[in-house]
Amino acid sequence: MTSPHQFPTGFVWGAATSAYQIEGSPLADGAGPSNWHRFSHTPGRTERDATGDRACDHYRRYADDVALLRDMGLGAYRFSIAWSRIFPDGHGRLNTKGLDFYRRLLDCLADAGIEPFVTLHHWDLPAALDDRGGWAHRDMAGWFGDYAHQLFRAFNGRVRHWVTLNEPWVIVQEGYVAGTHPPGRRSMSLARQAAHNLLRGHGLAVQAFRADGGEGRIGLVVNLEPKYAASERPEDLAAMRRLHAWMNRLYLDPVFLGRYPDELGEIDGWTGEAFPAADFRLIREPIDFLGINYYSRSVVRDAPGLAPFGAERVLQAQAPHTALGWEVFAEGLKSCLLWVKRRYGDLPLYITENGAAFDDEPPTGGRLADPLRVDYLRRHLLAAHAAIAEGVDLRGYFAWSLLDNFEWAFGYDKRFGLIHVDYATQARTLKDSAHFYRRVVESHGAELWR
Ligand code: IFM
Repeated sequence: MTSPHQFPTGFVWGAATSAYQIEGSPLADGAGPSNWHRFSHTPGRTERDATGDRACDHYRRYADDVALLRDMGLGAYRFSIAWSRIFPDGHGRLNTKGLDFYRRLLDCLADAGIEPFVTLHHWDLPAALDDRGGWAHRDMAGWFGDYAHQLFRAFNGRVRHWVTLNEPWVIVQEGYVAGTHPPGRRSMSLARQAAHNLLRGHGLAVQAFRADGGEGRIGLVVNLEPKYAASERPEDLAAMRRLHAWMNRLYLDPVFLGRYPDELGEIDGWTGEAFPAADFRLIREPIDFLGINYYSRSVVRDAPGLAPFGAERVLQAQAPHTALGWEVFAEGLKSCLLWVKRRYGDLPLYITENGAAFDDEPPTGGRLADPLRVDYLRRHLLAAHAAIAEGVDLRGYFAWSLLDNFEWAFGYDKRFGLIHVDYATQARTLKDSAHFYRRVVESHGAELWR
């Protein structure tokens, strides 16, 4: 039960990161290059040509970072595994030194009493697989299943919460539609194949987990963004439904309902042979929980001729926005959670990412005031609590991110961390938001109403 001013007993409080964004040392101890290593080393692909070569140097400082998690009183840590550390060529040859790094990290977390939530694939793919077409290649699903199986065997019993994929929508949208992430393609027909193979890979990983007798639970993480129509015009409503299908239903409908949304047929280029029925049986393999990453909403209108979606975003100029231009809209978090419950049923949910980039001033005298981030967190945590009060089975919340880090094509200027990282010295400073979050966690939420 949730009390009016606290979260339910057992609610998990955590923070999240991902491998390429924080680890650095991308080629250490026999790791192969990843697609992101190669992409960020291609001039012009990231802001100021930033790479993940050093990032937060977490590969070497992981013990200090775990100590920070412990000092913040967090019960859980969500991180991802770099596939190219485990299989430098994507599949085949196993690099045990890669496994050793994550074993050390898991040991450290266990000593600190922090529960790991481990993501198998958070966008960094072995470059060797990228060379073969990445997720657009049908065999990717099997290679992912093999990689997953290896990790389940290595860490069975030590990891009780596994996530197959993080935000497949971004992998496809940015990698195969917008071309701003690797492999930098712009083809809706490749996008369709990639989306489908990601889903098949997810299904194979879930099957491998069950077949391996995996202890614990396995789920999927999607990013959801509620869509609002700019007006009641039928054309704007149709544009809203199209984008809602593309962003919010593209992965969840197949996983929970065994089919793609009909509205995808209205998108330019979303055509091709029907996929075999057996694929959908695989994709529909039951999962134990769903992770939702929530940042913002979008208001959209019809834009005929604007390929491939025939829709565009309408800026809400009067509303607060983050440094990435994302509208701060906490009500959207509650509406997403309620929508998932209504459409897909009552399964355990986690907010696996939520947070904001703001233009923080550097710390002075060991302090960094980030009132906008504190306000953002407060509003979203209150929205999460409101969803629980309306019956959503929300089990936990992970702030994005533990540390300032490599924000993909945006490089290092966009800072999402609760903890500031001075990239020149690697000094960590807890921002006011980290202290605020610690009080929230300590008080089991009561701090939000103080
Ligand atoms: O930094 C990313 C993360 O890797 C995935 N979800 C969104 C975050 C902020 O853009």
